[in-house]
Amino acid sequence: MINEEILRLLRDHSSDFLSGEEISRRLNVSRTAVWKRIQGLRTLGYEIEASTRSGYRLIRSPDLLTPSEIKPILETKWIGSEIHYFPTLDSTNSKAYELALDGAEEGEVVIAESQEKGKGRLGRKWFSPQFLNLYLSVVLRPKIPPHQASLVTLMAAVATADAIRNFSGLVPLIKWPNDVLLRDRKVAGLLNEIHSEVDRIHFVILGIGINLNMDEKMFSKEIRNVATSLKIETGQAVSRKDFLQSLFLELERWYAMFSEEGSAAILNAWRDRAHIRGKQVKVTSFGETLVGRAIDVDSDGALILETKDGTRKRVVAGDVQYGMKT
Ligand code: BT5
Repeated sequence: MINEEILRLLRDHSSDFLSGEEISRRLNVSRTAVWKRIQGLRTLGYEIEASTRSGYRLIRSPDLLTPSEIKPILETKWIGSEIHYFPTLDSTNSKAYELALDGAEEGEVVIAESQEKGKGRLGRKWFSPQFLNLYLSVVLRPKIPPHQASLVTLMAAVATADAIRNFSGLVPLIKWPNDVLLRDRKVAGLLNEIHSEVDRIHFVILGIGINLNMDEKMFSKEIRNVATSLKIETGQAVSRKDFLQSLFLELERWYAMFSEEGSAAILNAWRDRAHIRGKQVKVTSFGETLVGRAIDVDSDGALILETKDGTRKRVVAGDVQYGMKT
């Protein structure tokens, strides 16, 4: 907390030095404590000029995702109303789930600089090295029946794709149900976890992982050929804070669209960004493999496909590969 308060004071006086005495008086801590905190901030990457006569002055902040870095630049009304920041976590989704069980409100966000057990779908892992990318989870409390929960995933995929497009000018492709691809490689993944009764959702934890500043050699061999980052695609490092600002705005916009206009608006936007109709696909779902032509997504987000013998099937969860021969 004291770090955050010192930063706030330094930011408020960024054009000028602020004396150690003044800081210690305002925060009611000793000057030695102030000095220790300043040292601590420097090890986090804050560039702070110190002068024995004049005090301290903030020169530059690192691209950290702490509330004090993020809050001042957010332009959203409710997403990020509260930010729970952690240098590292097992999984932001697990933490957000706990907080939601304890009553966290819609819009509260958990962010981590790295994850030790970042979760993918179906027990898979999400590679989450520190300081390079975004790993976050948003608590949502939509007033929808549980069978519509998949639409929240589609909504989030649309918002993520739009944030990437606005930010980089590149046009991502959404792959059913939750992958966001650039050049056929995965740049972002979404994991939604719900807590519900038979006819009512208590909350949805919307988990988003986006590769922003990873270089190719940083990916493990297994995923190097199927994963990418915005930096790899654009050749430029990305400010995570700026990206986050844009992502939260898109999420808020599309969530409002979902709440006000219903599923059709989301499904149409998703179709426009997924181009799945007519594609030959192989779908693996609960150990079963289906090959066929993708017809559409259903009103609840399920994938409808037509197999060679003309039978139509609905797939509610699974993995898709494109370009398969029937
Ligand atoms: C996903 O699963 O795509 C969902 C990923 C969600 C991650 C976020 S991070 C914040 C929040 N907290 C969490 O704990 N999770 C969420 P799935 O479709 O199952 O894809 C997982 C597969 O993608 C893995 O088996 C790898 O093949 C590949 N993969 C793993 N890490 C990756 C990465 N960083 N970039 C691209 N591909 C990756």
